[in-house]
Amino acid sequence: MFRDRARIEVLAGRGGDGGLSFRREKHVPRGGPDGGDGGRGGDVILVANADLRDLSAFRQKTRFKAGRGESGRGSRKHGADGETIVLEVPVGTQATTPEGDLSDLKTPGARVVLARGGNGGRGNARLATPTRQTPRFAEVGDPPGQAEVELHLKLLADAALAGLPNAGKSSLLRRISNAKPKVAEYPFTTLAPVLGTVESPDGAQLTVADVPGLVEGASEGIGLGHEFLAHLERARVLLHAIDASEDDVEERFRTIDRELALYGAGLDERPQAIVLNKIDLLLEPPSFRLDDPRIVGIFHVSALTGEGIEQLKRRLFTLIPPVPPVPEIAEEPELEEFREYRPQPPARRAYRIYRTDRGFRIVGEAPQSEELEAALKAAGARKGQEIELGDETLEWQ
Ligand SMILES: Nc1nc2c(ncn2[C@@H]2O[C@H](COP(=O)(O)OP(=O)(O)OP(=O)(O)O)[C@@H](O)[C@H]2O)c(=O)[nH]1
Ligand SMILES: [Mg+2]
Repeated sequence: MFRDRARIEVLAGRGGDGGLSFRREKHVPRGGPDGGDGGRGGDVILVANADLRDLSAFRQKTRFKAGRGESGRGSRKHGADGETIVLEVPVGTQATTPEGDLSDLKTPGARVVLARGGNGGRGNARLATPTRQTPRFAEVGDPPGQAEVELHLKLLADAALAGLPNAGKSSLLRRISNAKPKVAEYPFTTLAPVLGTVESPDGAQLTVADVPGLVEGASEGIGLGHEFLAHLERARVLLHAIDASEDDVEERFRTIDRELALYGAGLDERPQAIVLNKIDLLLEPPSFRLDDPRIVGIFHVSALTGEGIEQLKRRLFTLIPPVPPVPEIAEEPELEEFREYRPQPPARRAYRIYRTDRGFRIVGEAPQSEELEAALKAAGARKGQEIELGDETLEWQ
């Protein structure tokens, strides 16, 4: 089944702890500090992939956790960075967090960091100062970022077909594009959006979306089409397909138009090309008497016989203004280049936690006990260890 929504929880990796170690040399009982730095925790990243059609990959698995950074070791060995997790989504996916941050992955290769890994702690080798040449403590790694993310795919198409069930939308898309959506003589044949590519003789391309038919009340949830109205939002032109072999063509136009207006998002302001289909069933050319500034063209076609189709195709390329070409995406895009949503790095704490050989030392402005306990627990505090807090030394319970 086509899925255009998913909710996921992502947790980046914790930074590795700095190493607490001393050089061992012959005849020197305790050498200088040589603990290396901890590695950075892995990020969780979203990347747009042009080969993916929907978000069904997130039906089963919805929680993702990146790897934590390794701890630094003796001989100034730095810990390895934690593994970054890359989640692939279709082009056109929007990601939102409860804070409302929105990122829109509109081009293949576009990526966004959903949760940033914590920085590694400094090892004691780097904490030596002229007055403190053998620091007997090392920095603990930073906590990771995390996020609840709502994913919503909204198809990116130059034009989208809209119309009542059975109007011939899928038949039209089969005629003008390379797509082969199912066609049948009963309403609601199309159950999920389909994208097709239309080619002009000079090689220009347009994408057209076919979506399930709309009925009166669609915007309130009647029928199928309402769930898919979001896929019309990003089309620059709507191809409004109408079965011209039936009466009251204008009335049926208004029915769909009302639903577009009720849905909102400016759908009823979009330019519309009226495609009067099934003219093979008529003796006279159909008439359409509405005068409306949004109507940018009226076409008489038969998806069955192909009449009028070539002209419709040609006009599509003039009706839909060419977009500036998408810049070539480098093989390995710079993260910075595509980042639209910048998650706050895990807040820099007003205090630091150091590991000592007997436990932990808190330096700076210690937070409320609850937060401090959580931070120490995350840092790996165990029963019986010493916690140095200002002038006090406590025991971890
Ligand atoms: N005579 C004739 N029949 C057509 C024409 N275009 C489509 N049909 C028929 O109309 C019926 C519906 O066509 P579809 O293309 O499935 O219609 P749709 O608008 O995609 O319908 P939904 O997916 O249900 O919204 C099918 O039986 C088609 O064969 C046409 O130009 N002439
Ligand atoms: Mg259809």
